[in-house]
Order: sequence, then structure tokens, then C-alpha cells
Amino acid sequence: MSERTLVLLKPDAVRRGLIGEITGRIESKADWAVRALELRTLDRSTLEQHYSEHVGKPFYEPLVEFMASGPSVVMVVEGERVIEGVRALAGPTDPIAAPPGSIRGDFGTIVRENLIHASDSAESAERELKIFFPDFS
Ligand code: RTP
Ligand code: MG
Repeated sequence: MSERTLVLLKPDAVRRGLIGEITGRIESKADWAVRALELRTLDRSTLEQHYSEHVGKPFYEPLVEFMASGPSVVMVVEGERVIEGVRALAGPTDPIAAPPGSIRGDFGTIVRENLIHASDSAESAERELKIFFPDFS
């Protein structure tokens, strides 16, 4: 079933010049398409909404600070099983546990600076797309 997901290339990915590499892996999957894409420095209020499930956790404050530390790429990707699919391309949250071949496994070492965010369910995708692309339909 075709669906949409929110993908963020985090500030570490942008700083390290990995926009093309990561976007290419997503874009080259059969029948997936980038429907919106923008370089954007995320403000605190957007990040507080986006990461509301993590408020109060020890990693929350440093996470928000890191995510606001420079531009991210924000994008909407559409396609067959794309929500599950981009999570699979990204790999597990901890890059050291992520297998080679996954984005985090190939490029990451630090849990916080793990290069990419992708919505984790249809409900999350709907909620997050509204936060980042309120006018997109
Ligand atoms: P994301 O939401 O960014 O796609 O990542 P995720 O589902 O794999 O991970 P989640 O548990 O939702 O955590 C959100 C982001 O917080 C940072 N994090 N740091 N122990 C730590 O220092 C820690 N744990 C999580 C990561 O940037 C993670 O992607
Ligand atoms: Mg998450």
C-alpha cells in the first residue's frame, strides 16, 4: 500500500556532506519518490512537538540541542511500505548495533548523532507530517 513518511537528515548528516548519499539510497528504491524536500534549521518549538514522547528522559535536552545545532534536511517520501522501509534502511537507533549496509551502520558511531529520523508507524507519520509540512496535501 502506498503511504507517506517524514524523513529528517539530522544536522550531523548535513555537516558531514551525506545528503546525497543518504537521499540516494532512499530515492533509488523502486517506486518510492521524494514529494517534498527542504534544508531547514529546526527551532525548539518544532522539536518539542516532534519529540514530545521523550520529554523527561535523560537524553531529551541534549537531543533537542543537537537537532537545533544546524540545518537538517526535511522531506516527505511516498511509496509502497515506505514507513517500514525507511526504518529498515536506517537501521537500529544505536549505530554500533546497526548492521553494515544500513545508513546508521555504515556512517554512525554515536547514538544521538545517528544521521536520520524516519516515522515509526502510520500514526507517527500522520502526526509528524502535520508538524513539518502543515500545508502539504
Ligand atoms: P528517530 O525517532 O530519530 O527516528 O530514532 P529512533 O526511533 O530510532 O529512536 P528514539 O528512541 O525515538 O529516539 C529518538 C532519538 O533520540 C536520540 N537518542 N539518544 N541514549 C541516548 O543518548 C539516546 N537515545 C536516543 C537518537 O538521536 C534517537 O534517534
Ligand atoms: Mg523514534
